[in-house]
Amino acid sequence: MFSSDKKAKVMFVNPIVGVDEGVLPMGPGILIGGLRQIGHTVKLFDTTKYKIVSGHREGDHGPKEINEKYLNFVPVTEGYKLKPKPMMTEQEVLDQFDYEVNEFKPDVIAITVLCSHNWGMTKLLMNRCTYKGAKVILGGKHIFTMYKEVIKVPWVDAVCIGDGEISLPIFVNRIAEGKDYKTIGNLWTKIDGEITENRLNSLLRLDNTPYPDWTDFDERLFYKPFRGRMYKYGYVEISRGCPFRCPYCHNEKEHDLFAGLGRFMRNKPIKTVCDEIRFMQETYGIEIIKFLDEEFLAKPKKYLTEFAAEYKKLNLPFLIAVRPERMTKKNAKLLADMGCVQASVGVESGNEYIRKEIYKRGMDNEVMIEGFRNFREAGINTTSLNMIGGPYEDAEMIFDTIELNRHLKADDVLCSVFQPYRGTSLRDLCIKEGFMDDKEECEETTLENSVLTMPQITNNEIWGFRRTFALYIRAPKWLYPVIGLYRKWDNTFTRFIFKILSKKYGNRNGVTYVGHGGNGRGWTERLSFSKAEIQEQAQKRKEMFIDYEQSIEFAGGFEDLSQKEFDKVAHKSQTKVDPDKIDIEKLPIFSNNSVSGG
Ligand code: B12
Ligand code: SF4
Repeated sequence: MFSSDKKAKVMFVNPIVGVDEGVLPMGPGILIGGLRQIGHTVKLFDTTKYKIVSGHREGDHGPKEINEKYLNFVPVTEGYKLKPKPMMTEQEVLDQFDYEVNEFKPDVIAITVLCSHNWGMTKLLMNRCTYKGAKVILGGKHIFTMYKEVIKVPWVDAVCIGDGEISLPIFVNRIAEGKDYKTIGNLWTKIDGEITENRLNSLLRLDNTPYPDWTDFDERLFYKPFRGRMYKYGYVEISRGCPFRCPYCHNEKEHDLFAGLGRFMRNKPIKTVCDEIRFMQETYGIEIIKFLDEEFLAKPKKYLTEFAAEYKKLNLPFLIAVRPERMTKKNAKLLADMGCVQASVGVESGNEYIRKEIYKRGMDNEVMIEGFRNFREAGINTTSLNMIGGPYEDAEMIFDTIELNRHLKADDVLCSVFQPYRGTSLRDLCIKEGFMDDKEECEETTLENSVLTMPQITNNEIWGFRRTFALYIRAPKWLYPVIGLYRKWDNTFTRFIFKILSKKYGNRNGVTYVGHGGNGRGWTERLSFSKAEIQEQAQKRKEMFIDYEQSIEFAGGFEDLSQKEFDKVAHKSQTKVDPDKIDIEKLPIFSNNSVSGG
């Protein structure tokens, strides 16, 4: 017997807000796949299914406004024609949630909180929920940064710190069996008000994580445009973690949180990745891949070359994220040969003081310019990702970023507003400098307002740069004073000027470039997998991941070890303990010997 005989009903909640399009989520997909594999019944509640037309997210800086006016992506003219999303007010979405929970009567409500923006929606949903018969467990990157606070929230029974593939099934198994869920690795739990701080598991190896199960997600999430055409996307994770520690990124916190629990950078075995992609091709008919790795090139050379050779056989174009200093000629060639069509690159700032001293990104401007050139020459499209409104940054420094971008000549440009996320050292700096209050939750996305109050630049000025950023890069410099009008004043006259200039200077390769991003997006008919198809897919997953069930069983037993005993076998430091002395055989799925990255 590998898993619990008694089964539970789980309501899985994906409370994403503030992005119009969304994507198929990997974490929830894997967790739903895993729970189904061991026989639990899962129902999904996904807020991205609706177009939320009112509520605290709506306003002049709402996603629609941003997409249609300020982003400069190519409008979609080819490919799938999609149907519009059902429109709902925020209140209607909350009511719908309450209705669905009461109808389903779950034993467990599992919520994923990817980032701070979704925490606000999570609270609204749970405060509206009148059904009290379920245990509530939360996980996701944002929870890692504030689990100590979240576990104290009255309706929360458990929070997951780190990978959920093992901890969630054990939690659900225990609920199904009516057993105590107090001690489970990676979880802080609460029973009758008493909080238990369990130890963290060694980091998960990616050898046998279940395939994501996206059968319940709205079909529209498969579709995303690329260079004017709508494609059916598959999302793939080859690695977890990032070797860098940028002080505005969650990875900084994770390095500290998971220190001593195994290698932070973990790569999936090449065969597993390729099998998973083939499964997606067969099951969902995907046409293009978006790799979710935070730094695609942060992998050992041997791994990358072997992966390239295997991946080529799949013949699928793909998109990645990379750091600028990794955009060498050699890497550009390797990626282009594999079928890479687009790379999103963290440029962040063109001002060397901000970039090197504040953002701790040591690369020179020249290296970035060369990197973008290498990719351009290899035929790979680039998107330059920029951040404005960081601590100490003033208007002149933002102009440096605009200037650098003029030299980078990226195909697309994205401008985000700096958000001091919990758990990052730049947040600590902002609090210390009095730029913000510690209570600030950063519920705005990076496409919305700055939450900082700084002496050298106002929030309005930052937003002014945000709306004109792409145009500054595309238009000739003699027009800067005219663009400056719209940067400083947002009124009917300046909007008119912006529109005219956008039309003129946004036009590249025959498509209007600036000011379109709404993309005419809509939805196709639902794929509607039949029951038989869903069962067949579940069976396939089950056959491929027998080890997964063994892992849960093993880890479930493991929970009963005392912290001291556990520490002896598992909780060891990469740095302090000689890895050769670790008996990893005892830890079938944990990662002390996984491949290291970049
Ligand atoms: C794909 C992605 C997106 C997608 C959609 C996300 C989705 N629906 O899945 C899109 C493009 C929409 C997106 C948007 C944004 N994103 Co984003 N995104 C990612 C990315 C690259 C991958 C996420 C992923 O799939 N990870 C892999 C899975 C397996 O990990 P996971 O989700 O953490 O899940 C595991 C655990 O957390 C846990 N777990 C998760 N949920 C649950 C639930 C329960 C109950 C339990 C027990 C466990 C559990 O178990 C899972 C398996 O181990 C991450 C970076 C990264 N590599 O994680 C950034 C990341 C999450 N995004 C980030 C940001 C900032 C944004 C935006 C704000 C950017 C913007 N410009 O506005 C928006 C916000 C949108 C919104 N309102 O949510 C930041 C969040 C930082 C923070 N501290 O909050 C990250 C970490 C990137 C970064 N380097 O800074 N994003
Ligand atoms: S390189 Fe990117 S993912 Fe890695 S720590 Fe820096 S910002 Fe985060």
